[in-house]
Amino acid sequence: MQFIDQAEVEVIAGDGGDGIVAFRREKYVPAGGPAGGNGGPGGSVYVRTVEQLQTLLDFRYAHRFKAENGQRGGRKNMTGATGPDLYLEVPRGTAIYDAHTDELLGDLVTEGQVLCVAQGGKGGLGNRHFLSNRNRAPEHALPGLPGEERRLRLELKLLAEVGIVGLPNAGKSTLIAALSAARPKIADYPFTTLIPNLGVVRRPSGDGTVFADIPGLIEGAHQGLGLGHEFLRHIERTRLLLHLVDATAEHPTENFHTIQAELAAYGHDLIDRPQVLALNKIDALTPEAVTELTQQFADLVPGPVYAISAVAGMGTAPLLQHIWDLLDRAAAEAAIALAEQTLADPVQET
Ligand SMILES: Nc1nc2c(ncn2[C@@H]2O[C@H](COP(=O)(O)OP(=O)(O)OP(=O)(O)O)[C@@H](O)[C@H]2O)c(=O)[nH]1
Ligand SMILES: [Mg+2]
Repeated sequence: MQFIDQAEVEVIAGDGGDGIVAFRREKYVPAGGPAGGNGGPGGSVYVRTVEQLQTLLDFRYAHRFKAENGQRGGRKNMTGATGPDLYLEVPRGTAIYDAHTDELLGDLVTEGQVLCVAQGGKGGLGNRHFLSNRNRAPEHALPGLPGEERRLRLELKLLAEVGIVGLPNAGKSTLIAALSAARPKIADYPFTTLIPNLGVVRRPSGDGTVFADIPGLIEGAHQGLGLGHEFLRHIERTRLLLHLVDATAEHPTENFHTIQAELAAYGHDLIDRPQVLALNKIDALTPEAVTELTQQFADLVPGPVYAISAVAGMGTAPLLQHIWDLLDRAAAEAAIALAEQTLADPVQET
C-alpha cells in the first residue's frame, strides 16, 4: 500500500442561487403581487473521518473539490433547491490546515468526526421579500452570495501510543514484526523502512496498543537529513517512546545520544515524552558484554535498561510489561488531572 501522508487540496463551496423578480399572474387580476422566490443556499464542503481509510492517497490525484451551487429562486415564491453538501473522507488522525495562513482548522481524531471547511453561499432574496406598504411591486431581487473557497493542507499523523525510535538498522521493524502482526520489510542495510508501519501489540488482557515503527533517524534528521524527520510528526502524538539501540554497534552510547539530540531538536516536546530504553541484538553478544553495556546505559538513563533480542524473542516480555505499566500510569494521571481541573472550575450554574 502506498503511504500518502500529506496533501494539498482546494475546496470550493457552492454559490447561493439568485433571488428572482416575478409577479403573480392571475386571471382577472391586472397586477398580481411580487412572487419571486429566494435562491437556495450553496452546498458546503466538509471533511469527515472514515475508519477504513489509512492514507491520504485519494487526494494524490484529485485536488479540487467543489460543492454544487444553490438553484435560482422560482416563480410563485418557490425557494431554489439547496446545493448538496460535499464530504471529503480522510483517515482518523488527519489534521487540517489553511494552506495560506497555516492556521489549524481542525484535528480529526475520532471516528465520524466532521469539520466544515468551506461554507456554502447564502441564497439571494427574491423580490417577494421586498414587498412593503410603500412598495407594492418591488422590481429587484438579490444575487446569491459566493461560496467560500480555501486551500487546505491535510496532514496525517498516525495515532500510535508507542513510537519506536532509533538509528537505521537498530532492529525497529524486526521488533514490531516480532510483537505484532505487522510484516514490515526487514534488511541488513539502513533505511529499509521508507514509510511508517503500525502494529497492534496485544496485552495479556487482550486489549491492543498501537506501536509505530518509523524510518531510522540519523544526525541532522530534524533538519531534513535522511528520511526520519518526515515521519517524526507521526510520533508527536505517541504517549511513550521506545528507544531501540543496536547493542552490536561500535558506539552504542554515542548512537543513543545522537537520537536524543534529534528528538530534542525536533521540538514538540518529544524529548519530554516518557522513554523506555532497550538494547537490541543481545543474541550476538556474550553475556559479559551485555552486562557491561547494560551498566553503561543504566548510568545514562533514569529508568530501567532492557536487553533484548528482537530476532530471538529474548527479553521482550518484561520490556512490554514495563510499557503497559507506564501507559496505565499515564492514563491514570491524565484522568486525575482532568478530575482536578473539573473540580477547580466547576460548571457555572446559570
Ligand atoms: N542478531 C540480531 N539481528 C537483528 C536483531 N534485530 C534485528 N536484527 C537485524 O538487523 C537488521 C536491521 O533490522 P531492521 O528491523 O530492518 O532495522 P530497522 O531499525 O527497522 O532499520 P531501518 O528501517 O533501516 O531504520 C536486519 O538484518 C535484522 O535481521 C536481533 O535481535 N539480533
Ligand atoms: Mg525498519
